[in-house]
Amino acid sequence: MRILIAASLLIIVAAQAARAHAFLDHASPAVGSRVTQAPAVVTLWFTQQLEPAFSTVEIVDGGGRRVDLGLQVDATDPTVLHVAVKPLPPGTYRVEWRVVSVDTHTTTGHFIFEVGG
Ligand SMILES: [Cu+2]
Repeated sequence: MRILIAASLLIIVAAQAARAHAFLDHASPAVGSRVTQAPAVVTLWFTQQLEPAFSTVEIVDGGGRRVDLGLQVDATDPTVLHVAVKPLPPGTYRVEWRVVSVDTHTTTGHFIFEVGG
């Protein structure tokens, strides 16, 4: 009986893990925020571990020009992505993310932040 209960608990946990795709938890600069200091790196925190080889982040300025330089998964936390960016003049920037989590599900989303003087 004890084994049966343990087995069914395992199944429930597995099912919940499969439903938990990687979504954006928060970002820096914060989603929708206005910052006075242009960031050198945009950081995104996700709700699940990512497959870095299949995850992309594009950041564009108001004219649609790419400003992202490269993507790096955090060395200690595989749910965190760091995106280096060119020097950002004041303006509105759009971050488009597409990530594949370790459960192989793809999720996408976007947000903006503003650099203002
Ligand atoms: Cu999933």
